[in-house]
Amino acid sequence: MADLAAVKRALAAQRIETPSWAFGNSGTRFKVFAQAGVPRNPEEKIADAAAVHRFTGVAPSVALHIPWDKVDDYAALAGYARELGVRLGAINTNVFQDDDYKLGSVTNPDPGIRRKATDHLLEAVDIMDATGSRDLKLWFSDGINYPGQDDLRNRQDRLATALREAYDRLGDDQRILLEYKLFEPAFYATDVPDWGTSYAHCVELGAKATVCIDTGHHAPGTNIEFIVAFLLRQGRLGAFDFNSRFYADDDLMAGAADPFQLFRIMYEIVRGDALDPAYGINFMLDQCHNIEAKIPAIIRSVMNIQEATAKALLVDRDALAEAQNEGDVLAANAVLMDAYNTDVRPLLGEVRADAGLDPDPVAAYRRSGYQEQIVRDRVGGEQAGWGA
Ligand code: PSV
Ligand code: MN
Ligand code: MN
Repeated sequence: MADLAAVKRALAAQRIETPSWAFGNSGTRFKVFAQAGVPRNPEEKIADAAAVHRFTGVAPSVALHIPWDKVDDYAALAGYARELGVRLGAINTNVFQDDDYKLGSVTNPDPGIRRKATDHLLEAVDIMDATGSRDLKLWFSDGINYPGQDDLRNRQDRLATALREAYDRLGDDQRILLEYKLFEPAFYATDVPDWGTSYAHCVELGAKATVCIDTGHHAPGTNIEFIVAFLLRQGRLGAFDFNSRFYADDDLMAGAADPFQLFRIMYEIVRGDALDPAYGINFMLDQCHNIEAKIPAIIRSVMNIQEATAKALLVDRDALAEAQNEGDVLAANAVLMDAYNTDVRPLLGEVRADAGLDPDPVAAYRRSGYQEQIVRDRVGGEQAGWGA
């Protein structure tokens, strides 16, 4: 049996980072649906992130995306976040929304464009110095649409050169999180398509480079928990971008379409003793809320991750090991399923109550009047970067 007091302690200590862009208007290629009360600037996105933290108690940091969250004074922005009870987290770079990047950013055949893209990565580290952020999060849309369009191997060399420059610019306590994505916007070959490519570049770079797993970036049927187990064993799992996918890079609420997958991922995290913030994994969300209210959707996503984590913590690991060692296939599977099928909502309600929070964060948010207030106060809300 899992030790309930230890489970509650682990849940109380868990941390989940929210993305600034999830609070803004977003949509698909087809339509951006504007919502009333959405933030008009980075400060208001941070205020919404602080609201999520007030109701969940486990989301004390917010990731920025540059230039979507461009301001003149990043140290002042960090101070503003602190006043609201949160801090600025990962700095996400954006080398994908500029005409120059049509044929790639850091892998572009044009050295001038590669210079511009690499300079943006270096600028992001300057911002990290000002905000006190630890993580430089890199995702490259780079790739090609047609066989023969560019040289696959040269592009890897160009990527390695840019990564090296960014890596060498990092301070002692800063690190690179290298995200991968199988396809889109490139459709024939992507330059960082999978965890293996990201991992190999990270190993080449050094200990301050680790892989970011975005749960929406794999081929259907990919066993993501295997990737988690493998990278943890190598000490190279740095972060998650959690979201839910069913068909492509859907960016919906984490744990929505496949809560069982989220449980399996969190089980490997627990198995690898990597849940504690001190281990260093940045458990981020990377989502867009196109048709649903944004703040309660983010609160719900945080809760979904908490529920998957609680179930993972409840796995009877002694019984599991015994069944595995005896080769008892059915018993081993049953141990996992018993934990997964446990209703952990009362347990999480207790954890929240112990922390002085409402056991039902979504209901508490709805009652709080915050939504009505932002609808009143904010007119002409900003579009998030997507669909811009
Ligand atoms: C790319 O699809 C991605 O997952 C990267 O993390 C981007 O920075 C992010 O989406 C923005 O939502
Ligand atoms: Mn992502
Ligand atoms: Mn994505």
